[in-house]
Amino acid sequence: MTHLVFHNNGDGTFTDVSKKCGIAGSPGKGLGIAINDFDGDGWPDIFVANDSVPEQLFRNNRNGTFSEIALLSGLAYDQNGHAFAGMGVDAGDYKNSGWPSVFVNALANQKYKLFQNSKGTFDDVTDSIGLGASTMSHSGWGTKWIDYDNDGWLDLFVAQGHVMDNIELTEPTLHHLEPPLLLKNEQGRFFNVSGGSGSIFTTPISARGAAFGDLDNDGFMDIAINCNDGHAIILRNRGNNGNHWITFNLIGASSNRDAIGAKIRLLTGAGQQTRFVSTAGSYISASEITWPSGIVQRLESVSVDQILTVKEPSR
Ligand SMILES: [Ca+2]
Ligand SMILES: [Ca+2]
Ligand SMILES: [Ca+2]
Repeated sequence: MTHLVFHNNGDGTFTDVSKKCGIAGSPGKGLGIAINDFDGDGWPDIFVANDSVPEQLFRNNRNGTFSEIALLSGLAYDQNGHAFAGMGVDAGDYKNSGWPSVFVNALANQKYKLFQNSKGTFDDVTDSIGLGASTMSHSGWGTKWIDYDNDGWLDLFVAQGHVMDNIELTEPTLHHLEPPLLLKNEQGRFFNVSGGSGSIFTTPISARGAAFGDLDNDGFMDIAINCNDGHAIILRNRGNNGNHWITFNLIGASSNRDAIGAKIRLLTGAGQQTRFVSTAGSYISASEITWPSGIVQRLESVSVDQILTVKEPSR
């Protein structure tokens, strides 16, 4: 199928630019999407998770067009050269290196994949960082990099459940209903902490979509899940572990008002964290916002544990 791109005309109407921008030339079986600046040139690129055909990376050519470069950049196939059932996907700077890596989940027996970004090229590091064993028997859908414990390292949440409701008949070790998965990032290695994170993580459900936000403004990320044939689930993060946080509410002026495409870099005594139009946690002493317009705004001595509204300065 052709992926679709609609240009916002700014007057309440949209124009189909799928062909004009070059994306229609590379059809796929798209189930998930992650938008980030994968090559660090300041322009947002598009990753598409495809089901059982090669994954795709559309590089922004900075002139309204995109080129598909997944094979060249190392994102098209896993480390064994296989395509897989890419479903949920998210991009995040899990190593605090300044570069967004790509997490893609898959069907059972395929492992969830982590493609580590090194200056715009990617390596499948799934097995070397401890993800392979803890995800081999699972099937993942909605997912996101969230720093659930505000320790400055992005962790992974995955809504799970096998696609076939009678999978146990043919593969007794796999399950149609599965609890969600929470993986804690310890300086670039991942550990399954689901067991100690609340009863939902031992409750088998048929989860599909997951949405993330700080619902009660306490600085700790909460999660909403929807399920096949089940009620919606809201997970409140009890947080309260003493770690600091800050939430940015960015308002673009020269850039788009929602600041889509802005990059925030936090500088602390412990190093740096980068986020792409999102919330961020941990202690902070200075931060830098690169707006989509190219304007770079530096904030010094920002207080923690607050929601900070930042308006884009004029040139
Ligand atoms: Ca880019
Ligand atoms: Ca964390
Ligand atoms: Ca919260």
